[in-house]
Amino acid sequence: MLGAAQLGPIQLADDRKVAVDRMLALMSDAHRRGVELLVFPELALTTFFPRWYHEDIAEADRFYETAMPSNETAALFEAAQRYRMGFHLGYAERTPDGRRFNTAILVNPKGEIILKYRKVHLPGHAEYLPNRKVQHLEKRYFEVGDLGFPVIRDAIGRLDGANMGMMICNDRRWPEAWRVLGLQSVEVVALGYNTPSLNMENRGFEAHHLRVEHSHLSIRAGCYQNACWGVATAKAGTEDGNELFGHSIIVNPGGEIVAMADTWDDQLITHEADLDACRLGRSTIFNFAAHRRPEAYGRIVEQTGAVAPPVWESK
Ligand code: CDT
Repeated sequence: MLGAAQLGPIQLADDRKVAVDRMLALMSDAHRRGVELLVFPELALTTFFPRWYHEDIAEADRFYETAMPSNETAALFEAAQRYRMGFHLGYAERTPDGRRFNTAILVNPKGEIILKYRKVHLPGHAEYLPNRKVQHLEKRYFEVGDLGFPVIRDAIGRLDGANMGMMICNDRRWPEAWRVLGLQSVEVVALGYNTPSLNMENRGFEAHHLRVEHSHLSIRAGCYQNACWGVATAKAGTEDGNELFGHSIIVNPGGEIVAMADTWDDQLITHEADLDACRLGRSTIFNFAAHRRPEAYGRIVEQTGAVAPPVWESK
């Protein structure tokens, strides 16, 4: 059984205990419903702090974890063992040598960290931008992840051996990320997000409903094109006046939404997932070994920005 543990808002004034207590309540609920892998959001332990500008990055140090588990998060690992439940947790990581990453870990039902991922696609900007209604300073507060997109196989309850990978928020919009996971036979992709419900860039109108639509579209396409399950969990609601959308979903390997949150607060959604459902796609239309043509995909890794095409010249 897969579960998405959506969190409602976490305010600037809230400490780790506020977040962890709410997460423990969701774990207890998930246990009652037979969840084997529970996915918490991106930066689940604090408010979405990259919206707040600090000239000196060290002023934001209180938002980062320097150990995992820590005194404040140990209870999550104990609950995992007690409930025999795996979980995915997003948090801000500061390493002993002072590097900062937007990180997620996968913890198995023994309470062991079996996989770590550091966010690759960091959205936003590094400097304060006066034209923006709300800042999005991930490029200031985090380095680009240096672990690639790893996948690991381990037992998660009755799912008994699943190929699991992770991405974080903005990554879900990039098909390259999904395909790198797909090429490692991923069966379950866990991802968390903090996405403002309005476009804050002031560069033209974006219809509000499309914010959620584009998130779902990206996750559904990623799951379908790589024949995997997706568990996408929001941190939602209004954090100190800044609204994040909810709409957490679980998606099957056919790209269908099979569970969706209907609040923008703490909420558990679940689905009994059959890993064998990954087989159809990966043995037919997305049988990579049979059909992929990497010799035609050179631009994907050789080029970053788009170039202009040649202009047709009549003979
Ligand atoms: N957290 C995160 O990656 N959020 C982005 C919003 C980008 S708006 C600058 C997302 O893709 O949802």
